[in-house]
Amino acid sequence: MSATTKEAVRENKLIDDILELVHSRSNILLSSHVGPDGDSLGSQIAFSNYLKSMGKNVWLYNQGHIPHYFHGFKDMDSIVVEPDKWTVPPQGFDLVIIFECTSLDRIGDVSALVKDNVDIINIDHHPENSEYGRINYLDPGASSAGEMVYRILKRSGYKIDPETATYLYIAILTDTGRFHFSSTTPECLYAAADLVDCGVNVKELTDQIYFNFTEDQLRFTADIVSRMETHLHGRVCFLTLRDAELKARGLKYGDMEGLVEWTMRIRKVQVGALFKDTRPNFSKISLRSQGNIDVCRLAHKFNGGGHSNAAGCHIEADLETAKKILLEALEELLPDDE
Ligand SMILES: [Mn+2]
Repeated sequence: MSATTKEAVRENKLIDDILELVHSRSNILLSSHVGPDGDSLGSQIAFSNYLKSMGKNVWLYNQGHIPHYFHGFKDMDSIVVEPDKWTVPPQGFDLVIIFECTSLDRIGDVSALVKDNVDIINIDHHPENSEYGRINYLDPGASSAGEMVYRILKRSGYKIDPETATYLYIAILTDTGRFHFSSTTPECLYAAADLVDCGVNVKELTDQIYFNFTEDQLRFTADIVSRMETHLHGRVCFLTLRDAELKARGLKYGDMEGLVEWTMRIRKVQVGALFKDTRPNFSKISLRSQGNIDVCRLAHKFNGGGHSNAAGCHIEADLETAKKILLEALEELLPDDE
């Protein structure tokens, strides 16, 4: 067998193990990383539709805000982000499925509901996963967890309805930056094409996600972009999202998803960072980079992780101090120019 065939056999075996385990369970908790995004939520809802079709009881608990473009989807009611509503059935959960988390603590406060002896299925496409599940379905080559869920659902024989296809498409679309990142492989595009065939309305959905700002959102984005800072001869671009300004406009962090992409709009920029003071003396940082500049490794230095060209981390300091600290690290990371 060729290496590729062996890999496919190994993957099919993993998927079969997942299908067998979910078949044998009834009360299933689904979760993903704190601050869930299009991929983590799209994957969860699509998977839960499959589970519900088999009569399973399903709970979807996540910590953080839901991105604006999900509002209006009827299934969003099933995603519970309020910790006081995280109820556990009397018999407990007999399976936990976690999407997009390199380690169990990434699900944040939801982890308090995960008993030590419960079986976990770990589905992730980030590098360096700690393999905390009974089954660990890991593929750093996948564009998104959504693409991996797509493979599972295809192999299960589940007929992907237009709604489920839409959630999977959201997962792939948002995690590839609208089919822009280098993770946009032929396999990812084949999956997307099949999902469109299953009934995704591409224009309507893309409008809903990317061309759906309120006037306030666009003006606030423009303010933030106009105050961008560039460093290291224009190779680094910083944007700052201040909590007080966000609150003053009645907006939430989820309303500003995608803001970090503005850091990479200048041709010369190699690393972009968005700083957010999500609480006093605590700066959350979203990172982007070009080519072989690995911001995932950079994020590891600051309690974070992600992908080589898209990562996140935090520094326990106010925004200005956090910028200084990150800039020092970037001076080391970026090769001298000229
Ligand atoms: Mn993802």
